[in-house]
Amino acid sequence: MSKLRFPENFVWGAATAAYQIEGAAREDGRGPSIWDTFSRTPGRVFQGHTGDVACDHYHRYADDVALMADLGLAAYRFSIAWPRIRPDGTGPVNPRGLDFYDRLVDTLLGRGIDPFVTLYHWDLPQALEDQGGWTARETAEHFADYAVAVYRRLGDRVRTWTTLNEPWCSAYLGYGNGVHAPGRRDAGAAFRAVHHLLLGHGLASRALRAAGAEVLGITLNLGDVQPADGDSAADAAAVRLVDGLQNRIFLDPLTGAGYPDDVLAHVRRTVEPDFIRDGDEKVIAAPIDLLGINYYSPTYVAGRTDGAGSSAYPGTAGSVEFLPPVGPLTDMGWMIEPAGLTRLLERVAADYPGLPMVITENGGAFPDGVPDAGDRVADTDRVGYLDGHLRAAHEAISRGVDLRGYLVWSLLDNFEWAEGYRKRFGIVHVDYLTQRRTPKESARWYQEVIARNGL
Ligand code: IFM
Repeated sequence: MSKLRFPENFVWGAATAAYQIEGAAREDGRGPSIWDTFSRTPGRVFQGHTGDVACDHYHRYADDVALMADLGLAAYRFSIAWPRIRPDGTGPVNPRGLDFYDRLVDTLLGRGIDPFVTLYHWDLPQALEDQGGWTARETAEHFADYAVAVYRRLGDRVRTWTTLNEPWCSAYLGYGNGVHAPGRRDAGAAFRAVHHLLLGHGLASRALRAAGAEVLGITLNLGDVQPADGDSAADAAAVRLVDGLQNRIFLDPLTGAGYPDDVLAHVRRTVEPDFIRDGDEKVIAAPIDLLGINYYSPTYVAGRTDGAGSSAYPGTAGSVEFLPPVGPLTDMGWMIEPAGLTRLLERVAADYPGLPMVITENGGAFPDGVPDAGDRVADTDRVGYLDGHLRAAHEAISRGVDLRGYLVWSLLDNFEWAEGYRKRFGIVHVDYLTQRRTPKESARWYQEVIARNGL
């Protein structure tokens, strides 16, 4: 295959999230989050796994940063645990929680690695969930206060700030079908949560900008939604609905166009959106400098009146059939189609021009096995997955998309939410009994990609 070079200054990195790697769930004043509660609720997470210890990154962060430096990462995307900073969501700031991220940021900078901070990657303080969680408007206001508290401590060293990670998951999986914490199953609550998450993003962005934040963004798991049959009007209508629920419901208000009429009409079939108040859309449209895109797999849909729909897309039963994924699949059962990434990047660039993008997550879970006698983990499938998606990203760049960086998901094997530890996304293997880290072949391959700035 031909050699591909990425643009100069293209940012190569890796991503993780607090609850998935930190552990130390009860240390230094951290309060409980909705994921602590959920993972302790029987039947919610595979074999009752929890993030109590996870990768013990809270104590091993210095070694983990050394590993990142060895791989040549230019950026590391991590999230801050809100319950470490404000254990009950709203009260006084817990300085010991901030101290951890202070140490982490200094260690990263000491190794020449740019910290990309995400303020919310799903671990809402349980005390706020007890007051309604993201279905309550006040949560958006508390989020902005918390964001500023973090900025006050880290803003002198952190340049890149992301408000939310994948609000689609927080809203639809957390409040709609209950697969994620807090485990509620109420489509109306899911739509309320979408709005309050976006409002929280807007309020936090405004406050962070006023405080001096340089680069502000949000990360969305956007969908490359494709019709089963490109000539069918019914399939096109199904694509429009699913695209509305996954992409336009977020991107349109974020970029100043307000909620799309067709999406609001769909929401009204479930709940009257009286939670959207005058002025909210203006707040949500606070300017951003960067759009983070998480891409793993495409979605194929058909328009069918007997369609089963999907509980992850409220109100799609009776109009949409989600096609079963066709191989090759990852260990999550997700279809591997790198071309979907090119399509998605080009579509966002065309419909929402002027927004620089970074791929803030991309990667695959595969049944890697354990390190062999020579300490090798031959994760050929993952190398293939990453190689294919980097070629797809490069293709988008060569067609004019303003893509500034790529962050692999994930640096480490970690707690994969409802799947617990049984799914492994890391380019570094973690032995959960000993906490030993072993770079897989994909890590060594990625190291070379970074060194060459290309494939
Ligand atoms: O592990 C998650 C991550 O927390 C958010 N994006 C998708 C990943 C894989 O499921």
